[in-house]
Amino acid sequence: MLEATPLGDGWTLRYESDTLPAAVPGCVHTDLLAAGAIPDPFLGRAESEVAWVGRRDWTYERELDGRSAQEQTDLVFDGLDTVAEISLDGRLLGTVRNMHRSYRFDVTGLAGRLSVRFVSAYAEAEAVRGRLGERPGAYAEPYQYVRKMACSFGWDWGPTLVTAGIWRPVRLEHWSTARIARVRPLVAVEEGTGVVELAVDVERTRVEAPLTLEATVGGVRARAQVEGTEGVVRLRVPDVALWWPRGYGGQPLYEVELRLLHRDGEPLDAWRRRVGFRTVGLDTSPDAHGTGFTLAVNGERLFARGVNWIPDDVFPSRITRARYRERLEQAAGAGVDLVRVWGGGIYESEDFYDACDELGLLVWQDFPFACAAYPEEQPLRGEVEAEARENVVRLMPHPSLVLWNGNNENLWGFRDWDWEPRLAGDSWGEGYYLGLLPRVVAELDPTRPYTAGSPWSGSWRHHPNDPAHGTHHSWEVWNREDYAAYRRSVPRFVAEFGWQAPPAYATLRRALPGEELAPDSPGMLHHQKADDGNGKLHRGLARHFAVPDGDFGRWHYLMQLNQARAVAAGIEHWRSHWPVCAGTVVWQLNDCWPVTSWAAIDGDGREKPLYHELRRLYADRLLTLREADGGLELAAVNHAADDWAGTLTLRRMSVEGEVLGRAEVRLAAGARTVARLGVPRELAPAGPKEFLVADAEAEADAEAEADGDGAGAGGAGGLRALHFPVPDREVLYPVPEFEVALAPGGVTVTARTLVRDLLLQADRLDPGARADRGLVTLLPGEEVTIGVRGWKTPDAETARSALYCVEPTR
Ligand code: BMA
Repeated sequence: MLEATPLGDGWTLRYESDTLPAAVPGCVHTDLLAAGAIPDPFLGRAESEVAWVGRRDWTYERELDGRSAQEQTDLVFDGLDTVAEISLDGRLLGTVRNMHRSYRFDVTGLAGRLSVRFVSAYAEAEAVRGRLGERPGAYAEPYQYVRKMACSFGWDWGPTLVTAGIWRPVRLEHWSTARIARVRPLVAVEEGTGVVELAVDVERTRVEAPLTLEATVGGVRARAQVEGTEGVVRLRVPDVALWWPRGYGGQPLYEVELRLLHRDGEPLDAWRRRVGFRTVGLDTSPDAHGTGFTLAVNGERLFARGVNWIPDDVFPSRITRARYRERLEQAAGAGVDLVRVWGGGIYESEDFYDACDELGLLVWQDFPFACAAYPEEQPLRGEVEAEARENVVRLMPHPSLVLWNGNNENLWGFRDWDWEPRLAGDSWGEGYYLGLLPRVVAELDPTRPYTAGSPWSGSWRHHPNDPAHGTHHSWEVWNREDYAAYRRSVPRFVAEFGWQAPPAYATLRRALPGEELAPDSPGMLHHQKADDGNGKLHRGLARHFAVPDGDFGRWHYLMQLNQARAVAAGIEHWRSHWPVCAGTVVWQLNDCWPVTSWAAIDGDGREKPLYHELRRLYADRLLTLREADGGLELAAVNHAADDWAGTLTLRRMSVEGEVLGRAEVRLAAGARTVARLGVPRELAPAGPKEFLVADAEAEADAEAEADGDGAGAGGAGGLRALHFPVPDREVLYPVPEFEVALAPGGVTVTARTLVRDLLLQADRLDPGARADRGLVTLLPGEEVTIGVRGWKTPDAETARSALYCVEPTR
């Protein structure tokens, strides 16, 4: 039987004339950090001080003993970052140049000093660029010339920290006769019966022996012979329970066990994974509006409530299983049902996809290509094919994985970012996205759809980012316009859009020790990587609020509020256009260090107000008011499995709290549909002193998670929508007055006046504190209890000091 010996310990890293203890999995930066040899690059401006680390060569070493009673011993690396020479006692085992692959070397009978000598990824990238010629890209760093996590080289939300190291586990595998080299599980559902086909490759030693495969799943057992080095086992499981995305059903997972047996029945190797039974389709057929992009799971077409995922740490070897689980639970807690693993990152670890399988989060996986023209010549082409083959097969068992995507923004860049003329006929990646990658997916995993890029309109007949065809990235709005411009179009699927805001106050405090915080203080600017980021933040805010001068706390609050408002404008509009629009994927869920960015959860894992706003925006039921054809329209979005019927109360109010007009209307929205109602003309608010409130009564069986959250807080736990006819800076808000009292497990605020977008920044009082809601608007007389976990309960006055809300423009 194959035996594995983990090789996580005993490693050293050579540094100057010294050796440091090295963590495996890990990387040079984290080893140097642990040894106190470099400052923490996440703090202050230390990132620049450690830039030299990425330019050097580094050697990891340990003793290795490949001797065993078995016939063969392999040294297996699950991941090496990135360009390295591996040798044992001076004898070269191999050279590698791809972070996205695993490697296996035969070390049978060998023993001695194992050394992994990493060459700087810059050296490799620059050499390849020298050979193949310069290609255009969105950033100056040479990430498109080496198969390494692109954002390691810096991004518009990420630091430039070019790592090297043994970033995934390493072990010895001792085996005899044969081992399981590869398993491709093809899972299907045929009229209620779960079908699992395991296409197995084995590797043999020189010994010729008849081999048998035996597999079990859901109480069913099957066997097959291995012919040469291949065998196929088929299993049929009657009456399987289907796997569903969250909100549509359960997530039953079935354990598959495969054993490789010798002629005499002796087990040689085993493979175990969980699978889920579900079908997935992507409908991209042309229709009256253009070309759709609608995912369907088990035949159920769905509006994808998505977020974009970036590596959760710029040092990905630090991301533990628990951290993946926590981050993805946060996503699920916000009502998210789809996570897009963005192409400037990595093929994530099993821990990521396991959590998605369990939580019912659909995964859209980009192949790792982003924002650049990528050469298609050797040595890159072979690496791309090898990594694609390996990862397509590795991730096949996971029911959460529903879509492969060729790249991020490269088809768009070719057409729009002036690459086409600059390339002058050079290769740029098209052959990967429209040739190699779809061929690999179709050959190895025909159960999953593939799309060539994001954005992509389906063919060169339409502009790659045409909103009417396929996927769309909406970036003009953040870059140049007001967020109200999201309402101008109805793309078929919005795969990226977003708005920046600074991270939580406690995160800034930790990241910028000793700095007097200001929008343009040195550390704040260093932790803002976007092109004209602060300029865009300021212009975006100024359209709605007076930009505060010299009051950092208010600036910080308003920027976070504006981020939530912007994303809300997009999602409310696009969701209410289901099924023409079939998804929104917010840029971005998470961060990889403390930074001002588009993220909903900051680099220290703290939730920004946008996070809580997403819980409202992505709840099964959403109420929204908007201007349409000269009047006001209310859209009731119902993505729940049952009908939504009830009474809606509309109130035209003055900012002083006086009810100027009132009506009750019947609401009826069928399961997974959107209902639209015109607001009676006499209820439409006008001018700077009026607004409209729409309240949907709470239903006995309404889901608890949508209950009374954020700006959607209804008076009695129902849903609420608000509409102000003029921008905030023109609204004649009263000076806000409210009372604050401590409640068990939180703070109760009672409004005396209209209190707009109240926010408790609990982390200001205790970095460990977490509030259970974000922005909430209270009408005069209404109250809210904000639950807080993890703090030493303050007194009411101290709690008040961490409360912000909209104030009248002076
Ligand atoms: C898109 C993404 C990322 C980027 C984001 C914000 O281009 O694909 O490359 O971080 O916009 O600019």
